[in-house]
Amino acid sequence: MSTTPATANRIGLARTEYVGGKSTLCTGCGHDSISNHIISAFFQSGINPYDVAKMSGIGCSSKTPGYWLSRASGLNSIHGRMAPCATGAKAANRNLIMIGVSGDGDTASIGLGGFAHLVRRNLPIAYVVANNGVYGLTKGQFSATADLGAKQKSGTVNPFSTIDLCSMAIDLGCTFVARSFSGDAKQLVPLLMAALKHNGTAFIDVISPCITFANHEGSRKSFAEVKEHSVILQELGFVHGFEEKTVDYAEGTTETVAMEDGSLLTLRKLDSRQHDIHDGTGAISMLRQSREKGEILTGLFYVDTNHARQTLMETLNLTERPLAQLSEKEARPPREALAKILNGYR
Ligand SMILES: Cc1ncc(C[n+]2csc(CCOP(=O)(O)OP(=O)(O)O)c2C)c(N)n1
Ligand code: SF4
Ligand SMILES: [Mg+2]
Repeated sequence: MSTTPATANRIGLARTEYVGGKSTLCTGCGHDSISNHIISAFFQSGINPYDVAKMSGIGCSSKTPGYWLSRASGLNSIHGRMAPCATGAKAANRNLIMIGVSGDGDTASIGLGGFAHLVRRNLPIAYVVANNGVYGLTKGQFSATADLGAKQKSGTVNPFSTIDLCSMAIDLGCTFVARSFSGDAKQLVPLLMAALKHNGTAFIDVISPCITFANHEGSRKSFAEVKEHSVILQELGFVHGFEEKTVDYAEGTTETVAMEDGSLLTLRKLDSRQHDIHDGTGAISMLRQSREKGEILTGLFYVDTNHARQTLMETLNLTERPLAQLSEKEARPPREALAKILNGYR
């Protein structure tokens, strides 16, 4: 299983090299726990912060990339526009290891179109939604992931049905789809490590309670609700490609998912229901049934590491080299090529 290096990781960096600025979020906000788990995942993976691009939109959740990996590049974009900005950045430099942190408002309300197109294009990114069911930054209005019948602090009841981003992502062809809880380091850190290795869109919906506007009775994403209704599908572990592979579970109890670089995500089943993580249709139906029962189901729902779908970079046959490093001659099509394109429109 993955071991936590005591002081320095594989590339000789201490955990402190992965931190960022001081958080300005409310004390106890679930988003701060997610930041901590992201720091752990990068540190344990031995990823060089300079190789990373961290993307976000606008919201309390979207502020969090400021609190980790201060040496990475990043863009805190505009509300609901993380997906197109990430797409542009990755197209300009496909060597960047990309992580995005967005809110449920940022992704499921104003940014839903961009999210859908990022997923269907299979942009390689670890896409994290810090999901509290409200617009935390603007004082707690319902977002599109709020459950039907959820109550605001004022008592107002949400009359609309919820958008389940995991079901939607699977339906759009996403090749790595999981849900976790901000307070569950044991589950979320291995998921993040696997997402960072996944060659394609890896989507993780993280239930992250807003302590100030959505932690009361009637909110369906409070700490108490998660505690009472959460059902964990699997216990997860992660073994890096560079580690000696010693999986210490009894044979037959653990399933392994091989990542493209030889790393392994290990899954030990905790729930009695039958679910095949390679069956997308089954995953969508399982998510619907669990939602109808009022469960908060977490774990890995769907994965395809066979690289059956091309990434956006492969589909468009984009250059391996960052655009900024191409010479003018390489970057600019010759006059004849431009003439040919223009002629095509006549
Ligand atoms: C175009 C635009 N519309 C509205 C806003 C106001 N606004 C800022 S953040 C936000 C919602 C944030 O909610 P979410 O993405 O869920 O993040 P959270 O604060 O809950 O983490 C809204 C509506 C804005 N900044 N820009
Ligand atoms: S308002 Fe809510 S989401 Fe925003 S920082 Fe405070 S607790 Fe977190
Ligand atoms: Mg929110």
